[in-house]
Amino acid sequence: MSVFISGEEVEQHASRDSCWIIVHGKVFDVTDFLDEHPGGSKIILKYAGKDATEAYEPIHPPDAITSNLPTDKHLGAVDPNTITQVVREVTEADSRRAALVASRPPLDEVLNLHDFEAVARVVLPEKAWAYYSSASDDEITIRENRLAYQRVWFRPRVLRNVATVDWSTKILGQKSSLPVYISATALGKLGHPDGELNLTRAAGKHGVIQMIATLASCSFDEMVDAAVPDQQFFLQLYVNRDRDITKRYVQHAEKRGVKALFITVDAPQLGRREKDMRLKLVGDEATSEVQKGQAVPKDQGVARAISAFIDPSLCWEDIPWFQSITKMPIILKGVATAEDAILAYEAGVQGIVLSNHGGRQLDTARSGLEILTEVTAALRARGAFPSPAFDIFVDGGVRRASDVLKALALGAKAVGVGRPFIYAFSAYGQEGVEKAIQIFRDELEMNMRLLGVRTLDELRPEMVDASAIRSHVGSQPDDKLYQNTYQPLALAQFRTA
Ligand code: 173
Repeated sequence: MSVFISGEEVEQHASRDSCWIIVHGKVFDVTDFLDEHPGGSKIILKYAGKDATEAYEPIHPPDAITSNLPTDKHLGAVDPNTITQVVREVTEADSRRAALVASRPPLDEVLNLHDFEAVARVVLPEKAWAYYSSASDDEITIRENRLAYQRVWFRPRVLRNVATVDWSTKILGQKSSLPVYISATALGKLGHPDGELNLTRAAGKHGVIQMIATLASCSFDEMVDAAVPDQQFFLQLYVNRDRDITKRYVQHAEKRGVKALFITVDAPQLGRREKDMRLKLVGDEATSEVQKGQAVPKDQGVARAISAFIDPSLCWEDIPWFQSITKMPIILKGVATAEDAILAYEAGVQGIVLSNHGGRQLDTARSGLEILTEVTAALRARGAFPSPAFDIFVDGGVRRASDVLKALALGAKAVGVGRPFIYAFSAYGQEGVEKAIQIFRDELEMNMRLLGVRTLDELRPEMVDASAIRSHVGSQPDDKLYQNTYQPLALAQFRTA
């Protein structure tokens, strides 16, 4: 048997009846897998007979194909001398983007987290920007996430000797240099070839905790392997319909030293993110011969296509099972009411994240910050707040240290930040993430001094006026930087002749 398969031979298998693809230099026969592919057969057929690595990489962990396909479908290595015929050509858009990347502002001109977003919007491939930036329906909630912070005003204290300020903390028993953790976000390789490893490396260097996403582009082990000594991780979990898979995943994470399990509870179905969906449709016009005439669902964005494994039957009755398979603290991510906060407390989990999933799930759901005021009041009435055994986290819309301090003053233990870190690495790689962390430090130092607190323990609810938090009408100061990077939804386009 020949060791190498030639590129020409692979090209012969470019149909639904015999479909070979190349991933990472290896040839796979995916004919029988076409209809099982969670993202549908269509996307595979687009690469039938070709090198699919570039399309495969951002969406799948490296071992997805080898572990899902039976070994007799692993046909062998492609002959590298013939691969030139199947590698993707550099398009005009690629060259344009390379020029934009080369001329992006130097990192020392990036002053705040909004700047990363502005640069990322320009340098990211259109589809990556659409996936990262999109939110559900009319994108009301994603904007409310910012506005809510602006409805809370500080009541700073003076003359408190703030010569030394310290913003380090412990999150679920783990040391953290910031009251901020890197929240889970999917598909990091859409933004940068190293994907989430940019987060891992920067987090390790600066003592920040990363929440590893179930749907990261990098594999779980790649990230944990890249850790420095004493670097800590949390794990975000999408619960699989096949609970054995979930059990193995959770127990593997625990064995590898992950310190907490964040179960996502606000995504039994993915929200409709129209920016993502609309671009998918545009891209699909350029499909290959083999798909002509096939009835394929045309309304899926990237995220929806890969989320079919998520179990919509997940419910409160499942919590004891999670408690039986792991000793890690369990945190429910995506709680949105006092009622559910109380159920979580009574279920004996160790905490909740008040979140609307970055505005990507139920549109016109309230902001985490607003929910926080309702949840702390309800838990306090039950003697369950403050409690060393039950922590409250908030995410969504955090762009400034002042946002962090508001959430902490109102009772959050720490806040999660997602998109800004992806934008930081999409624009500047690992250095961008490090700079984002530095910006949080600089802003925390200044804001803590101006607020009159030396340590995070000194934050008090009286240091903020949140009396307007529930008022969703009325004049708002403009969030100019945010409004400049916020991209409006687009209406249906007429086709040009
Ligand atoms: O918000 C998301 O995009 C998300 O959580 C997700 C879920 C499934 C697949 C990819 C991303």
